[in-house]
Amino acid sequence: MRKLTRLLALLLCFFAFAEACGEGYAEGGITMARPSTTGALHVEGAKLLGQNGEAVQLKGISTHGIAWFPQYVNAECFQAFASWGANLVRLAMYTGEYDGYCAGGDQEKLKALIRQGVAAAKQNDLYVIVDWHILSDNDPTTHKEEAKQFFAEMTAEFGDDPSILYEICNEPNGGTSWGTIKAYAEEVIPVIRENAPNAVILCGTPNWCQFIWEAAADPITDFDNLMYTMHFYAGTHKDDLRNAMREAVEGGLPVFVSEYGLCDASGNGALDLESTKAWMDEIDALGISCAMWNLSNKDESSAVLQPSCTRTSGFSDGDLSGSGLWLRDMLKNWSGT
Ligand code: IDC
Repeated sequence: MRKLTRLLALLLCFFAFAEACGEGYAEGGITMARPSTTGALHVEGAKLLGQNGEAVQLKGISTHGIAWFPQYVNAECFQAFASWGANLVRLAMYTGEYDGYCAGGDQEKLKALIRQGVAAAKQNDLYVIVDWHILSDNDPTTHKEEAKQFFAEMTAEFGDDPSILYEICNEPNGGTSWGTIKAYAEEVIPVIRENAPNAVILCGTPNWCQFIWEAAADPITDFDNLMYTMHFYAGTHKDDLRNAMREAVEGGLPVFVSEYGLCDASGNGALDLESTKAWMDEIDALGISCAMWNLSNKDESSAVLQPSCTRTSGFSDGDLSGSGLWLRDMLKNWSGT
C-alpha cells in the first residue's frame, strides 16, 4: 500500500514537473515569450532577450494597412492568432499610400486604431509592433517630421510599455541609401527614447529591407535595443538573401524579420512552400523573430483569410487561405499549442 502511495506521489511530481517545463517554453528550449512572462525585451549582440536574459523569439502576424482593414484591429480577432500560439502582432500603418497617414488619411482615426491595436494585443498577452509603413514614399526622410510627431505623441501615451516595439520605417526603397536611413534613425530614435527609454526599436534597411549587410558594415552605435529588419517573400527570395541574413546574424547584427510571405514579393502568386520551409528552418536555427504578411481577406495569396470570409474573429478552417492554414500549423507546432 505504502509503495503504491509513493508511486502515485512520484507520478504526480513527474506530471507537475512536465507541466512546469511545458508551460511557457517552445521546443528547443527557447522561451515562449509573452509580455506577462518575459516582460521588457532587450537586445544583446544579435539576440533578443527577455527581462531575465532569456533568449526569446517572437512569431505572429502583421495586419494589412489598418486604414483599409480596420475591422481586424480588435481583441477578438487577435485572440485567434494568440490561440494558435502567436506572441506577436504588427500594426502596419501606411504613410504614403492612399488614405495613408501622410497621404490624406484621417490621422486621428489612424492613431485611434493604433491605440485600439495596442490595447487588443495587450489583452491577448501579445507583443505588438507599431509600424510606420513607408513604401511608395520610398525614402523615410520624405515624411520625417510627421514620423517624429507621430512617435512623440504615441510614446507620450504609451510610455515605456514593455509590450510595444517601434518600427520606424517599413521598407526604404527607390535607391535610398543606408546613410540616409541611418541619419533618419538617429533623429527619430531619440524622440522615441524620450518617453520609451527601453523599447526595442526596429529600423528598415535599403532596397525593401534586403541590403542588411550595409547596416552591418555601418551600424547605428549611439543607441541600444535596436534591431535591423530584413524582409523575405519565399517565392522571390532564395538562398542569396538567406545567406546574407545568416552572415549578418553570425557577424553580430540583431536582425528582425518584421514581414515575410510565402508567395512572391507582390504579395500574390503561388505559395512556395519548399522555399518557405528553407526560410523557417533558418529563422528557427538563428532564433529570429518574424511576422507574416497579412491579416486581411484581400484577394491576394498573402492574405490569411479567404476573400469570401466576412468573419473578423473565431475563424474556421474554411475561412483560412493557404497562407492562413500554413500560419496556423506553423504557430501550433512551434508553440506546442
Ligand atoms: C502590399 C499589399 C497589397 C497592397 C500594396 C500597396 O499586399 O495589397 O496593395 O502593398 O502598395 C511589401 C510591403 C507591403 C506589401 C507587400 C506585398 O511592405 O506593404 O503589401 N510587400 O507586395 N514588401 C514586400 C512585399
